[in-house]
Amino acid sequence: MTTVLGRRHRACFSKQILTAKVWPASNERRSIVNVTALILRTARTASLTFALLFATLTSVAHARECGDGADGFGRWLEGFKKRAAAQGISQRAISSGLAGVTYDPRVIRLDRNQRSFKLSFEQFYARRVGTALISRARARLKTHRATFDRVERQFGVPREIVVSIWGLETNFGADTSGKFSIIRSLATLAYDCRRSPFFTGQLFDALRIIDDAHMRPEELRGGWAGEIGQTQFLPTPYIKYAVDFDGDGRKDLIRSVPDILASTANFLKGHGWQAGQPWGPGTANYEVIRDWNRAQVYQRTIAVMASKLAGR
Ligand SMILES: [Ca+2]
Repeated sequence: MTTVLGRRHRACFSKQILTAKVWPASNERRSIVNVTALILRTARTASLTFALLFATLTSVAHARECGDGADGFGRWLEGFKKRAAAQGISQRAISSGLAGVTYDPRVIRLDRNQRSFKLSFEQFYARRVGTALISRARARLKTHRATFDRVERQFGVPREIVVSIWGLETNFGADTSGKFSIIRSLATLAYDCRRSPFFTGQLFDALRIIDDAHMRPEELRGGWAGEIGQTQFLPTPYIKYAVDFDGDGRKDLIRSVPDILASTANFLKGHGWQAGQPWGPGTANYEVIRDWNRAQVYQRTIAVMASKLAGR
C-alpha cells in the first residue's frame, strides 16, 4: 500500500498563538474586597496564561523533536520510548521492538528520490501486467478457491480485485524482499522532519502489532517505507483492518494467505466497498480503490486487471 508516499508534510511543527486574557475589566471597583478578588483572579489568569505558555513551548519543543541527520536520533529515540509508554504500549514491546535501532540513511535517500508515476496508464499497465502475472493470478484463484469463497462471503469484495492487488503489490508474495527492518525504517522516517507526525503514528502502531503478539520484531522486515507483508500494509491500517482468518490467533500478513486475503478485503470493505456493484472509473467502488493507492495509473491498473480476470 503506497497511499501516503506522495504526500508531503514539509512543516515540522506548527506555531500556536497565545490568546489568553490576562487582565480583568477596567471598570473593576477598587474596594479592598474587590482588590483582593482582583489579585486572586489575576493570579488565576496569570497562572492559566503561564500554563498555556508552558504548554505551547512544550508542544513546540516536542514537535521540533525531529532532525535532518543522524545526530540527535538517539536522543529523539529515548523521548519516543517515553511517549510510547505514555500511550499504554508495554515496556516489553518498547524494549524488544526498539532494541538497538539506529538511523538508516538509506531510507532517507530512498524517500527523497521518490519519483511520481510518469508513465501513462497504457505504459504502466503493459509494464506491470503481463500474461505471466495474469496466469499466476488465475493459478492463485484456483489454489485458494475456498479461501476466496469465504472472503467474498464475509467481506463482499470480489476475488478478482483482491488477487489483482496481491499480484501488483508483491507478485503474490514473491517480491517481499525483506531487506529493511520495518521498525528501523519507521523510526528513521518518524525522526526525519519531512513527515514526522505521520510516521510517528505508524511507529506507535508497529509497536502495538508487537505488543499484541501478531508479529515478532525480527519478523517485521519489508520495504523501506515500513509496509508489511504480501499486500503491503502500513502499521496503522494493519491495526485497523488486519484479520486473523486462519484462526491461529495471529494476524500474520507476511505468511498466512487467508489472513492476507481477508485483511485486504477488510480494508476495502472498511473504506466503503459495495458488494455486487461494478468497480470501473466513476463508480463508488472505484473511489475505494483510490483509497488503496493514490497513483491514478495504479488505481486503473487494479480495476482493469480485475476486469480481465473476471472476463469483462
Ligand atoms: Ca492468522
